[in-house]
Amino acid sequence: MSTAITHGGPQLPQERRLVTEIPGPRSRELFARKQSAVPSGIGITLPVFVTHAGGGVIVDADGNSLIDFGSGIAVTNVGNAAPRVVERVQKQVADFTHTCFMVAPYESYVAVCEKLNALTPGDHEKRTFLVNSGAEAVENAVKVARHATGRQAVVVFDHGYHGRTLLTMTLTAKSMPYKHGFGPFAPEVYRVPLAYPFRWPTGPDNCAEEAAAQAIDMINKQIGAENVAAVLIEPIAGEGGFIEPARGFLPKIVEFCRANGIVFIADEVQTGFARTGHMFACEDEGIVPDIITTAKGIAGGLPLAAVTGRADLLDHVHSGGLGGTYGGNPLACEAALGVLETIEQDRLVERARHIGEIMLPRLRAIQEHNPIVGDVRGRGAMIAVELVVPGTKDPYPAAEIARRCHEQGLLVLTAGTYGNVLRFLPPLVIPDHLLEEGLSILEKALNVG
Ligand code: PLZ
Repeated sequence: MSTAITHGGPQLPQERRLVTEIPGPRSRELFARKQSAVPSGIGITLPVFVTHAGGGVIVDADGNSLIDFGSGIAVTNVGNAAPRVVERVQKQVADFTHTCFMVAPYESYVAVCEKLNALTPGDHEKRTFLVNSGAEAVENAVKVARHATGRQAVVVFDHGYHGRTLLTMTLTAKSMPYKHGFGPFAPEVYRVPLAYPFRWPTGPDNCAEEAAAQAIDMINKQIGAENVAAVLIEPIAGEGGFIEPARGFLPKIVEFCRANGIVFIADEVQTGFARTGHMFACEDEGIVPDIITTAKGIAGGLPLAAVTGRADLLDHVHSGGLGGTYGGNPLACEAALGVLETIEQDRLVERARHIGEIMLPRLRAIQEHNPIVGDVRGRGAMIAVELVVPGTKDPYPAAEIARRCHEQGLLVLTAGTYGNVLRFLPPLVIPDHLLEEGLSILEKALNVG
């Protein structure tokens, strides 16, 4: 190993450095151990084993330094081992590690909830409670909506992703790999069309109106609006392929919910915490959700998630009706406070916009001369390209291009209902030169013709 690394975090050399093939011998050895110890159901995108990470790089067990366009799936928005997070967590782990907030509470939990109540869209009276994962947040949002409305039906959208537990897997659109063989599914879940501009049959121009009309008609005719507890949507569909619903679609759905006493839940698990160039993606169209679910970017990698929403809805649930052993663990709460300070003090909302301003023009330039790039889209540091077989809209497999990037030391993720989307979620603290270098690797990897 060329460099003796003692810490992760932003002080790691911000460079791509390949000293072995990817994955290298040490990673391959560890991968073989993984194969005999961990079930094959746990798939791995890039089998390099990590020892350090920070800023825009991930360092592996062979001493390779890779450019990170994944942020652990939109989690390390503030960077890995971000200094304010490290400092707070280190202090907390020495003070106390757990009491269970429901047994004997502590201030940091309340401070995180206060911050989320203030930062999420809308200046109405809000409440927040904390859980461990995005799926758990979504499940709890549905529980609250059902309790408060006395209704059962939940409406979700094509291409939606909400988790892997029984209810959230049911709420998720895609069968393989998320649902296949795992049924029967939870009852009272209904799916309606999403305004997907690139694939809307009549083209992008009327997409918002037509999709909203179809969705609302299905709700009225097939479920009955008066039976619907909640409409649940990601403001940008994440796993589904970074699909930004055509502008105007979300406001129409919200308006319908308001008119019919339906709780509008925005799942901002992937889009939250400065990722899209807003603190929350809903802000882009001025959407104020009744309930918003957050996770991932909230705590820089420590397991934490939140349900934030109208006080009248959240306070509807009886005492003891919500909770869990670890929800709002003190280490995760301290991490969240460190994350929120970092986003604010290092102006990471602006930084996300800056990343979009670097990435989008370069990707559009690639699209001009490379016909496998069918669509370039996204906001801030949540950017994707949808790949097609040239001259058609038939999906071109993104995994093949991702593998070519990985070999060159650029970690990219795939997504999409059709598996043909490359998505880019760099840490918001990635230096510009690594963004540019990553884009150059991608440009070459896309040359398959
Ligand atoms: N809602 C919008 O993106 C998690 C899934 C990774 P958890 N997305 C990454 C995988 O393949 O399991 C996600 C999301 C949205 C909910 C979730 C679920 O969040 O923290 O993974 O439970």
